[in-house]
Amino acid sequence: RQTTQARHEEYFSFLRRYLMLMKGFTVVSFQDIMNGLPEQKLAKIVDCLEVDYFEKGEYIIREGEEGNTFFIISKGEVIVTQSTEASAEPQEIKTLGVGDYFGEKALISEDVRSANIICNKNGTHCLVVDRENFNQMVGTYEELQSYLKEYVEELSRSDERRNAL
Ligand code: WNU
Repeated sequence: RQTTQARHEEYFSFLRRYLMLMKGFTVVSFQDIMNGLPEQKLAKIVDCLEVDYFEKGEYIIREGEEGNTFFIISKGEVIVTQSTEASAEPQEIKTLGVGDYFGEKALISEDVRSANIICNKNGTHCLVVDRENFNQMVGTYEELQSYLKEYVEELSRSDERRNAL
């Protein structure tokens, strides 16, 4: 059986790796990454992390609902679906796996959830970050913040293209 300490360390290193990956999307030098990782902030985030477990078919997020959490997949897979004008059934948009994240749009654009997130594998684990810690995490990296803002605007445009409701 895993101790709390071991679990803490596991998520700590997962998050560190993860933040470095996210920074990889943006224009940040490797030097910046090595010099700039704020261990204390990271430790604080890990302390406040919740882990949630889901089974295949479970809704993690429902479109139209209010949302105050950000998710990072640490195990398993989810699918993203969305209601469109074209059909009665929500349409599948994409699949997300380990290291992918979701739920940032409602937090960044101060809006309701804009798509469904449905668990696609039994025993899926998500790290759950609340709004306060999300702001801490994203606020730490200006490049990450502007990257996410741009990405969220891009999501809105693709929503329009598929005539999302
Ligand atoms: C999409 N349209 C919309 C995804 C995850 C992270 C990034 C894409 Cl940076 P929310 C529902 C969530 C939403 C997004 C996620 O679903 N999502 C999309 C789309 O085409 N949402 N509207 N693709 S996967 C994804 C980019 O995270 O955040 O809080 O809840 O609205």
